[in-house]
Parts: sequence; structure tokens; C-alpha cells
Amino acid sequence: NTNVKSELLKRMSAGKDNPVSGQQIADEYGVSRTAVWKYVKELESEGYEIGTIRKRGYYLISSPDTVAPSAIQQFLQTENYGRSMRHVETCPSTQILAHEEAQNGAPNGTVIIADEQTAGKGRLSRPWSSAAGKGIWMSVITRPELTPQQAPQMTLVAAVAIVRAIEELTEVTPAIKWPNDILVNGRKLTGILTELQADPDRVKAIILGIGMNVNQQLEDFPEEIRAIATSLCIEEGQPLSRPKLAAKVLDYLELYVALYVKKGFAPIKILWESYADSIGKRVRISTLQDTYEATAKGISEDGRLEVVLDDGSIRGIYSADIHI
Ligand code: BT5
Repeated sequence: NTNVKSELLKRMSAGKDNPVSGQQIADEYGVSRTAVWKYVKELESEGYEIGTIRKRGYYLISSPDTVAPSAIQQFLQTENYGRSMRHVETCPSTQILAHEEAQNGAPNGTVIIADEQTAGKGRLSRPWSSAAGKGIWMSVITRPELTPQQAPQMTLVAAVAIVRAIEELTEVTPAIKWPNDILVNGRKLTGILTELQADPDRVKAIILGIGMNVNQQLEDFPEEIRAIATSLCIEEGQPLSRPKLAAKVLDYLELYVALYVKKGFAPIKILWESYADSIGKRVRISTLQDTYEATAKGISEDGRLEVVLDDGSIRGIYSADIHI
């Protein structure tokens, strides 16, 4: 039961002077004293260093660098997001696992998270580099009450949630590049891949694939992206707790998805535009058909990027790559 386990972890973090009584946890959760002891042993085998004070209880000495469910859930403040979670050491892509789980009825907010992806994917089947143990590679299965037409905006909702989480836990200044990139100092820190399972008139699930570079050094990136990628560790000069950041992203994601469903896109649009790095700027736009230049104006109610062409006409773009 990850519930008892993550609660145990949370309380053990209070330090040596405030040890957690195993008996008290057992009473509160209606489990046996031996069951609690087993959770402690389980945590130790996962790499947690736990101290014991006779007759008083347990306290946490150190934590391993892990994105296991209990590590993330000890920080979570959500109702649904991240409450059901599957962690794998390695997989080709968490998106593939998430699609299967969504088809099998996984509840709203289910998270699939991996330490490593061997075939992480971006848009248009581009590769996503996912070094082992260095980032947050996760897919969130969401089931919002939206029409399929409202689904693409979820990428922008997720982007706003992610920049808020980064701002809260670090000193870096993130910017959003339409549609799915989060940049720091002009380099890509995070990519979002939004995929849909839907009937013609109803969303069944929107799967938000989130890839965040956290503790990489430059040499952890493949050669071909070293000039364009960055991580929070590179930007801040110190490593960051992946489980804490993952939990914060899920907190904001649940909040902003609920806001979007309840109030529509208008409040998200205001937030999004306040972080956008291209508004008012000259941009080069590449679509599958062609490449041209224009001036970015803002985003529309349906999440399209609005640009002003050189003849003064306005165009709304559904999907493209933008270069500033
Ligand atoms: C994206 O695509 O940015 C979406 C990335 C989504 C990744 C997550 S991880 C969890 C889930 N499981 C998956 O398999 N995917 C999702 P796009 O806009 O097409 O950008 C892809 C481009 O970003 C590549 O062509 C590279 O140039 C660059 N790139 C690849 N890996 C990167 C990294 N780790 N950091 C920064 N840039 C990267």
C-alpha cells in the first residue's frame, strides 16, 4: 500500500528530533505493527537510509535519487493526479505504456514514469533523449470533460503548469515557446507531447507526455542537441530533487486542467501569454508544407498561434515549428 508508505516517508522527513512512532502509524492506518516494519524494510531496500530510536520510532537520514511512487507521493497535494502511478526502470516510451493503460480504463490522473526511455518520442516521431536517472520522463493520463476540438490546448495548459512548478522550486526563468517547448536562456529544457484517445464527439483520454531535463550535464546529451538543450542542473549549478519537481508539476497540472475545464481557455491564455517568449517578435515558421516569416501576435481562444504576415493579413497556425 503506497499510501501508508508515502505517509511514513513524509513523516520521517521531520528529522531525528521528531521520530515517527510505528505503533501510531499502525493505529492510524489500521495495519499491524509488523506491516509498518515491513514498509520500513522495503524503503531501506529502495535505498532510503533510516535511523531508529528505541521506543520512539524512525527517522530519515538520507533519500535515494528515485522517482518511485512513494518518493513522489510524499510531496503530492493533488486529489487525483499521481495517486495511481506506475514506475518502470526502463521502457521504450512511457507514451506507449500510457496508451495501453488508458485503453484498459486507467483512472483520471494516472501517471506512468520511467527512469530511462530507450525510444522516447517527440512530435512527428522525432527522438526524445531520456538519459537514465537524469530527468522526469512521464505520461499523465487525463480524462477531462472536453471535446476533441479542445484537446490541443491541453499542451498549453501543461506548459503553464510546468513553468509555474519550475518557478516555485528554482531560481531559473523559464519561457514558453509555442506550442510545446519550455526554454531557459533560449535552450530547450522541457518538451510536451499531447496525444488523444477520442470518439468523434468526446474525449476518452488525453495523454500528456512530459520530458523534463533535470540533472544532466551537457555531456549527458547526445552530441546533436548539445547546442540547443539544457537542464535545471546546468542552469542552476546544482542538482534538484526529481520527485519533488514531479509532484509540483502534477499539483499545478491538476489545478490548471480543472481551471480550463471550468472556465474555458481565457484564464489559461492570459497566463500562457505572460510566459511566451515570441509574442511581438519576428519568427520563422516551418510547417510540413512550407517555411515563411511573420510577426507573432498572440494565441487564439482555440490555442492557435496568431501571426501577422508581411501583407498585413493575420493567420492562425495549428501546428508548426517556430524559430525566433
Ligand atoms: C517534444 O517534441 O518536445 C516532445 C517531447 C516529449 C517527451 C516526453 S518524455 C515522456 C513521454 N514519453 C515519450 O516517449 N515522450 C514523452 P518535439 O517538439 O518534436 O521536439 C523534439 C526535438 O527536441 C528533437 O528533434 C531534438 O532536436 C530535441 N530534443 C530531443 N531530446 C531532447 C532533450 N532531452 N532536451 C532538449 N531537446 C531535446
